[in-house]
Amino acid sequence: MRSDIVFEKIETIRLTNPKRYEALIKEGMSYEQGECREADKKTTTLKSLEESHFSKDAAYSSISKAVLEGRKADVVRQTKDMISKGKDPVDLVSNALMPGIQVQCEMYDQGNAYVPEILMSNAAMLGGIELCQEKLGDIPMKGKVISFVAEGDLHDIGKNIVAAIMRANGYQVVDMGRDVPASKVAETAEKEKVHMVCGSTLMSTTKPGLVETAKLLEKKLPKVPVACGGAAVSEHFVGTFDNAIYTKSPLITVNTANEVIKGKKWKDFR
Ligand code: B12
Repeated sequence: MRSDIVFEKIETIRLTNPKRYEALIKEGMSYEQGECREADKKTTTLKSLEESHFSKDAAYSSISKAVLEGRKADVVRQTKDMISKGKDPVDLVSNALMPGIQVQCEMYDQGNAYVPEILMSNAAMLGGIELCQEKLGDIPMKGKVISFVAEGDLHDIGKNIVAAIMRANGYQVVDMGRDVPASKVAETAEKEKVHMVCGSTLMSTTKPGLVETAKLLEKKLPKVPVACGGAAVSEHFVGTFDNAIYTKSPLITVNTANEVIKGKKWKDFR
């Protein structure tokens, strides 16, 4: 877009919607101050990453290590064993399965792991998550949500974790996958009669997909807000548009859904 057109648009926002203008400026400032930058990240060794992410419990860290090394059969065997010993499936997802993929992603980010390794770790983690979900199968349902990744974005590891934790907490999750256009989300939300939509994105370029989804839903289903998360999403960004709630982590999303079901509106979270 030509810069004079951009400035004209910004000026229109300043005059017609000062609150949105202020939120946009704040988001820009936080970016400038480095809040959203990856560049400052220190290079960390595998050993120190494992130390900071893995549980002190040897059985849990052994599952994390198997996820990290993409050993799906070992993940499945060890997760089954933990479940049969009565371990809480939600605890297993958060503290045994998730740390493995987190370390792998940090390694990839530093250039010390490659795409196939990420995909193998993801498959191994999903093997464990599936077992945890089976175990939780008979929880009474509290509500229904959609989970999706914004159009153009293929990053779905975080979205899968969020979906698993939502299910573990009594939500039926209609998982629409990744690279999903706003119109499809709105269509499905209407058809499935959901209480809330959980949208994520990890890239700056695909953030507009969340804005569009929130806007479309506001027109079609005004009671259904979009809980927005994922590494590219900040509270400042979510503050720049309506019908959306910033939910930083999977557990915050669960608590937010609990409140939405009780009747809280997106404005009550701002
Ligand atoms: C893994 C990864 C990939 C994998 C994705 C595999 C997959 N199936 O997801 C692959 C290798 C395919 C990939 C591809 C690309 N990637 Co990539 N990728 C990453 C990486 C290393 C990790 C992301 C991840 O999964 N983290 C682990 C999960 C668990 O964390 P998470 O997603 O943040 O989720 C947590 C929270 O955010 C939250 N959350 C997540 N989703 C949601 C949803 C809701 C509703 C809520 C409430 C919470 C929530 O809960 C989760 C658990 O705590 C990041 C760098 C990084 N460290 O973040 C880059 C990164 C996201 N990738 C990036 C880029 C640029 C790309 C490519 C364009 C690279 C390229 N040149 O080809 C392509 C994009 C293709 C596309 N169209 O999408 C950039 C994005 C930059 C930006 N800000 O725009 C990053 C930040 C790397 C970087 N430093 O530049 N990538």
